[in-house]
Amino acid sequence: WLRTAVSVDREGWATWGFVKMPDYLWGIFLAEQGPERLIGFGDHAGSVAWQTVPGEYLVALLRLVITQGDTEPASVEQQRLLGRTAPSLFDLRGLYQVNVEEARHLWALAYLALRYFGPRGREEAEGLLERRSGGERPRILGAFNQPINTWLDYFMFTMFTDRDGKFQLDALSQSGFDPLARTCRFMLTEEAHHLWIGATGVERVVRRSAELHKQTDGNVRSARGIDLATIQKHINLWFSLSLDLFGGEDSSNAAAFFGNSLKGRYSELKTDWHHNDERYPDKTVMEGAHVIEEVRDGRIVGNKEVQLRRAMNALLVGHYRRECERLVEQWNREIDDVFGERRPDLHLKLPSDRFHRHQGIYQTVFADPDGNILSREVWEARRDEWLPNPADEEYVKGVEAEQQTLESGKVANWISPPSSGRWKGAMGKNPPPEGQPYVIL
Ligand code: BYC
Ligand code: FE
Ligand code: FE
Repeated sequence: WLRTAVSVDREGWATWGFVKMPDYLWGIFLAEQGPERLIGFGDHAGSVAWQTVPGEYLVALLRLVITQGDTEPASVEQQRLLGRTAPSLFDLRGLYQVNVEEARHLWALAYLALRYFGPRGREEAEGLLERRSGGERPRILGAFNQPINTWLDYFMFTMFTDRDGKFQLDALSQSGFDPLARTCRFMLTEEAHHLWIGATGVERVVRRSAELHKQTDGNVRSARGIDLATIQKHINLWFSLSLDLFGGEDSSNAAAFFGNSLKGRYSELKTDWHHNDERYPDKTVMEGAHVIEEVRDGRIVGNKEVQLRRAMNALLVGHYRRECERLVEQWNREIDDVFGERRPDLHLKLPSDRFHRHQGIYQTVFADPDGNILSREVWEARRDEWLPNPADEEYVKGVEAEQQTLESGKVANWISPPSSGRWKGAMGKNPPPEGQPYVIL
């Protein structure tokens, strides 16, 4: 069974039904159109949201639509071989659910390009079909060309990279271009499930790792489990790759997207998305500055102020880091729970913003995960301590392959079963809840 939306109300809440896999159809869902939404930010704040694309913003808006659209099929391409090594039927089912929804997101964005952007939109939509993750014509954004070889990568990806999606979609769901706003608002309802898979997936690996650590006196690999050090390396990799997705901290593109009312700020209209939010009295953000570090020749030489409009990517990434931090703390509580005492020596953490960056102010910097600046030589010599190396990759791949199972009620040894209610319900035997509509859209 796959979950599919059967209706959406004006606040963007979806009602879900279930269909058998061959009957799943890619619908084009938009949150319901409000009576008259007013744009909440930028130079057009207070004007009525646009139902068509203003000519002067066609290029910029199409670029946002295509960049967003390009990530969706990329993630399916990255994840396409994982079915062979699934740790349980429950997890395989989750993978299919994520993949059909990411493919639907491509469909939804391609629809906008074709319906609203004329011949140029058609041309750009064609490009979505021509690019391939990691291929000769790669996907647009860095993280979407990174291989996802293991389920550990996949859980990290749905935790950290899908979460970039949440923040980007939130910012786009306030766009002055109403069809884009409504499309993204609806996608967020599906995204919540992907994020849940990621956060609880990593949590289950962490919990099992802690249990095996306890049983084996720290020699987790002797029990063919995934040790906490390897998990930390994967956090370092996927968090840093995902930070790159936010673009530069000081960005003229971001200033133009915001100024032209194309892409807003996180949670700007959360309280009531038809009206402007009192929390943001200055909707145009002409005043104000944001402080970032100043980097020269690979060194941090102090701080500098960036005009607020130019710092929109940095503001968004700040929200993102805080949310990730809260979830990592939750994983650490699982570790403490297994040992029955606080074990800060085993705790996981997010790397510094300076670590392993390829976009923005830190791209010329060589820093360790704590943010200490190193020379390129030292960094390269120590890289394998901080990021998964080929031997780690081979190990994790091997463990996942040898413990793969789709037998009902079983789960691989390297990951904990999901909490009991969901475990029972998701083993593929349960029909959808009684009385749920079965609807072909
Ligand atoms: N890789 O001014 P800058 C999701 C380019 S995830 C390669 O610093 P800007 C999902 C940039 O294009 C959410 N190139 O940044 C998750 C620019 O090029 P030009 C996806 C990059 O433009 C899991 C130059 O560098 N949605 O939905 O403000 C599964 C300087 O850029 C990268 C969106 O991203 C990179 N990482 O911001 C499935 C929303 N970063 O102008 C799905 C739409 C930057 O020199 N996109 N560049 O040619 C945007 O809002 C913006 O384009 C970005 C970049 C946030 C990506
Ligand atoms: Fe998506
Ligand atoms: Fe997603």
